[in-house]
Amino acid sequence: MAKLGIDLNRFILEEERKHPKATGSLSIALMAVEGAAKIIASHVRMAGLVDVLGKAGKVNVQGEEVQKLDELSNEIMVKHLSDSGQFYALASEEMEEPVFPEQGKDAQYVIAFDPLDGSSNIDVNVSIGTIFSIHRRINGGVEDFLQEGKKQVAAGYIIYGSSTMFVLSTGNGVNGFTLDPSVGMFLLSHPDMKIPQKGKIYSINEANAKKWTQPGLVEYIDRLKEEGYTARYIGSMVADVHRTLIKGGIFGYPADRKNTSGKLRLLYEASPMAFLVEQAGGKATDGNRDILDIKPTDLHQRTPVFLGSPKEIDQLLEFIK
Ligand code: AHM
Ligand code: MG
Repeated sequence: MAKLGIDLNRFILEEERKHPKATGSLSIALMAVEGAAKIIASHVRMAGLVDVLGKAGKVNVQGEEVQKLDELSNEIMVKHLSDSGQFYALASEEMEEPVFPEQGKDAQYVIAFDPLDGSSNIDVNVSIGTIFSIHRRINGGVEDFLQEGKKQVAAGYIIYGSSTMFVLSTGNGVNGFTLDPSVGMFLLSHPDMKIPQKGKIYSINEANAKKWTQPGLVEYIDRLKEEGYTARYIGSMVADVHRTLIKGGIFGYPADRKNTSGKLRLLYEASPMAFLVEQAGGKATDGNRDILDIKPTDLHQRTPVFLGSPKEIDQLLEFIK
C-alpha cells in the first residue's frame, strides 16, 4: 500500500525496486517528465504576468519573439526529455516528425506526448494539462510508436488546475501526486485511484450533436438526461478526464461530419488516458473496440473516444451496437 505524502521521486524508485531486473532507466525517464512538468507548471502559473499569452509571431516589449505557451511547453519537453538520455525517440502532437535525440541512441524507451492540451483554455485561465505515453523501443524507428496502447509501460498526465497534479500509472494501478509549491515536490495525495463503478455526470460537446455520425449516441445521451445525469464539459481533455476519474460518469469525443474519426489523437491523448482509466478500473472504447487494442497506423491518427465508469460505457455500448 502506497504511503500518503511520499514524494513522486521516491515513489518511482520504490516501484522500480519491485522489479529486480529493472535497470533504473524508466525511473530516470519518469523523473525527466516530472522535471519538465515542473518547468511547464511554473510558466503556466505565470501566464497572466509574463507575455506568453496569445499567438506566436508577436514581439513583446523587450523586442523578443513571444512564444505561445503550447510551443514553449513543447520545447521544454523536447529539451528535458532528450537531455535525460532515456528516450530513443520523442513524438509530439506539436511536431510533424519524431525527434531521435543524440543522447538517446542506446535508450530503451520512446515517448509520445501532448505538451499542453486544451489550448483553447490557455488564454482564459482554465485548467490545461500535459499528457504522455511511454512504450518500449523495439526496432528503432517510427514503428516503435505504432504499438497498441495496451503495451504502454507508463502513461500519465499533469493537470495545471487549482493545484498542479501528476497522475501516473506504470501498469500497477494509478496514483496521483499534488505539487507542493513551497517545496517544489509532487506529494502522493491520491493513492491507488479507482474510478467509481457509476457516476452522475456526462461530458461531451453536445453542440456537435446534430453532426454526430455514431448511431444511437443521441438516444444514449437522452437516456442519461432522463436518468437525472448532469453535464460538465470543460473542453480540456485532461481536466474532463481527471474529473471523470474521480467522480465517475462518462467522457466522450465522438466522430462527427467534420471530424470523421473524432478529434482526439490516439497516441498523445486517447491511448494514455485509456490506459489510466482502465488501470483505475474503468473502460475506454472507440465505439467498436477497446482503445488499448487499436494498432496505430499513423503517428497523428485520430480516434473517437468514450471513457469512464464501467456502467456508463457498458450502457453506451448497448445503445450504439
Ligand atoms: P488541443 O490538443 O488542440 O488542445 O485539442 C484537444 C482538446 C481536448 O483537450 C478537448 O477534449 C477537446 O480538444 C475539445 O474540443 P472541442 O472544443 O471541439 O469540444
Ligand atoms: Mg491536445
